[in-house]
Amino acid sequence: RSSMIGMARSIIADRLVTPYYQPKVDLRNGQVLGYEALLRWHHPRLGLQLPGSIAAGFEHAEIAVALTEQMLDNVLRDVRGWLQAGHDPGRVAINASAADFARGDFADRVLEQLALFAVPPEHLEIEVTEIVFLGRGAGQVERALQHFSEAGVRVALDDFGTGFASLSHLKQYPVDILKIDRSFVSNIEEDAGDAAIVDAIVKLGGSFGMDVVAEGVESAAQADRLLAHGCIIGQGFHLGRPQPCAAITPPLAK
Ligand code: G
Ligand code: G
Ligand code: MN
Ligand code: NA
Repeated sequence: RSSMIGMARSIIADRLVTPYYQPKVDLRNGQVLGYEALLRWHHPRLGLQLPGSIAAGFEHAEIAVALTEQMLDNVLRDVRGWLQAGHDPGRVAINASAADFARGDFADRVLEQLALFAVPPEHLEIEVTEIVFLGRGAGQVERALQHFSEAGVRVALDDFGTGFASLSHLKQYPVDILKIDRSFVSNIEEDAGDAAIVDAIVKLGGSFGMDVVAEGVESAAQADRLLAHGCIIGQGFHLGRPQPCAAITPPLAK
């Protein structure tokens, strides 16, 4: 644990954090609508590492905040590059944690960085899990999400359906997107209960005017089944693996 935290500190100091981009796709026509930026880092000897390798670091507020900052800077630099090259990456999402909101000035910081990199706010999305709505910081989270919303940065609720979300959160917080947890997608063909949950989330999102994105789409059959349930946006290995910036070519700007 403590060695993991030490490792996380040196990853931050050496700026080894790098985003991998996984496409979010319109299941009707394959069009890329945006990407989720997923944290990776380069171990000098072992090569590419996943977030689990520094899981304990994410529980440390100071480290979690620094990781988000490095991800944000890298993502905005990449988005700027794509825009300058005439490509339209759509909406690119970063993952934020409760620690990011606890600092109080998270939304201000993000909006400052957008301006610094000259990236229109419409190109950024913030993914949160239900955990940020719980506990003492909830008022602060609500203000930050409101701030994002007013500025044009969209907010996605990640892993929806698995956590502690109360439906009243959907009413209280300005959430624009529901991401259906991949546990419901993986058995959608054989498990009637999971199919019913997908169906319910699609209808719920629709009645709140939210987009609904299915995570963990691993086969064409799952994509077809999702479409049959009215879910038109997907993300998963079948649609595209997370890849580094250099391997990604977003659609040409119109
Ligand atoms: O990319 P991978 O499947 O290994 O991600 C594992 C977990 O790490 C996922 O739950 C994902 O949400 C989380 N994660 C990935 N990138 C980030 C990040 O930049 N910040 C935070 N807080 N979590 C991330
Ligand atoms: O918690 P979050 O949704 O941010 O995490 C996304 C994680 O899911 C990443 O670690 C990513 O590598 C992983 N992932 C992306 N697509 C798939 C998929 O099709 N199947 C599985 N099992 N994992 C996926
Ligand atoms: Mn996510
Ligand atoms: Na998720």
